[in-house]
Amino acid sequence: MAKPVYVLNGPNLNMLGLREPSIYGAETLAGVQRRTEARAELLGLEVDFRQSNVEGELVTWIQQAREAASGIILNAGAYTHTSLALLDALNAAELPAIEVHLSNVFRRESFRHHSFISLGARGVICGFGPKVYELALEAMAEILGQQPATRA
Ligand code: DHK
Repeated sequence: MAKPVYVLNGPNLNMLGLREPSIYGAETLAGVQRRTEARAELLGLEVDFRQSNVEGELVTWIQQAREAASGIILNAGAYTHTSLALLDALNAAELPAIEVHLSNVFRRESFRHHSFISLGARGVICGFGPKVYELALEAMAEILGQQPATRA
């Protein structure tokens, strides 16, 4: 049985729908999870979708991914801009990783322009709201060499 793609979400993403909707939109994290799982099914991928506000928990999940997952899609929230520990974990996982952000971080404060995560990621998708998770899955399916079960 194929290993799932881990879709990991960092701090404050549990607040989606309530949190600064003009920046992050109205969709809740549960809604993002539903659309991610629906897209994964079309692509013939399994996903394991998780969120934590705790940096160390995200590190532990990325460590687990090395054995348990086929790839990692990561929205590290604000840890994107601060966490060497997450970068080290990604590099140690030796899996394809894709960094996502709901907002266009390059149109925002300059402290959001730098990402530690990017050094460990195949690519970055940002600025398209919840669609970034679907776009990342499309890219991951191609990286993993899987054909879509049906065309969306
Ligand atoms: C989410 C956050 O929580 C911010 O700290 C990042 C990212 C951007 C997002 O757009 O998904 O700077």
